[in-house]
Amino acid sequence: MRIAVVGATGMVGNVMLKVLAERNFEVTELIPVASERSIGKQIIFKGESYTIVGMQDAVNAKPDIALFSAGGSTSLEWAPKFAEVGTTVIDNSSAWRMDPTKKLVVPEINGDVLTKDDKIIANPNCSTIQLVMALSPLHLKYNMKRIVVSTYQSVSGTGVKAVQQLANEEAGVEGEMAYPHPIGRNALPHCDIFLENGYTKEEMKLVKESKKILRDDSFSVTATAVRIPTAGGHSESVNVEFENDFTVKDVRTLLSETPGVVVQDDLDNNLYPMPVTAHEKDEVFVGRIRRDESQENSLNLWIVSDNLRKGAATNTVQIAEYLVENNLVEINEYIS
Ligand code: A2P
Ligand code: 11C
Repeated sequence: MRIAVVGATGMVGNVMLKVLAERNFEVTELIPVASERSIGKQIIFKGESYTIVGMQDAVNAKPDIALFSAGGSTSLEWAPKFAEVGTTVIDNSSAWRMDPTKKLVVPEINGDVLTKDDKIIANPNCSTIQLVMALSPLHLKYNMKRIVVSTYQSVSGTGVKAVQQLANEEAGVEGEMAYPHPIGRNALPHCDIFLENGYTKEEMKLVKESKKILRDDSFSVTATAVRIPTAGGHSESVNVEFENDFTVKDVRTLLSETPGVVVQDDLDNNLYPMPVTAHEKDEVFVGRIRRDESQENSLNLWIVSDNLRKGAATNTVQIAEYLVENNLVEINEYIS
């Protein structure tokens, strides 16, 4: 496969390169792409040096697959241009996720929606991916009625500027602010922009994307998204009410048998998921599994995952793997 990584110098793009190498994804040619200011710079992939190119050169090269993580507006403008030359785009931005003509995919859950005609495929938001990874098997067995989710999201979800703000605050130096308030020793109930309904865009992503991925509108979701001063890894406190009753033992068994999900739930040994232990892992970790004693058929969970991995780069690469394994990528003819 001839692969373009669009946004190769960015936080997610960097992890995409790492994940492609780690998983030994078949890359016959790598085309790293970034903004004008990075053209000509070198990046290293599998020990070799590659020169960053601009968008138009990358389109002209007609890659088979383009993994995008360069922001929504870049994606809106350029993904169709890649698609037009036959490239399959897998986009990590929010640009195409709720477009009814585009697939929103977590391969373990709904990879089967993909066809050879899908030229722009959307990667869900990080906090949605870890939520549906844990809830999908439970929904299939017990039928969810309502989800109440509160997130504890790391600064890496915002980007380099926010990581730098936290580092500056910890070092006690002045610097540019990514947030309207200090983030160190703080918690901001504010991820992404505020919308007219009083919720943030991040909260509404949890509501809308989870229904699209699970292909079900019948359950309701309400969310509060909070930014906390962790460097990497998003956490979620989740309360879910089911139509059918369950036993906690069965829930634990079901989750521990779910590919991509790891149960960490041993109270005697203080074992539960945490951002520091999920760091640089590809799985979604679930713990504090317990019955909600305040109402019928209800469960409480704590879900943690590395937002740059399963929440972004890993899921994007897994979509590419799914396409290749199922022969769903058009191989472009290219004469260099
Ligand atoms: P650059 O490093 O040249 O600015 P992050 O999400 O970490 O901020 O990274 C965003 C990524 O998207 C970077 O690789 C950045 O490149 C790239 N990018 C931003 N705007 C554009 C654009 N208009 N065209 C191509 N790449 C872009
Ligand atoms: C955050 N979830 O942690 C965001 C980052 O819609 O792809 C990714 C934003 C997106 O703030």
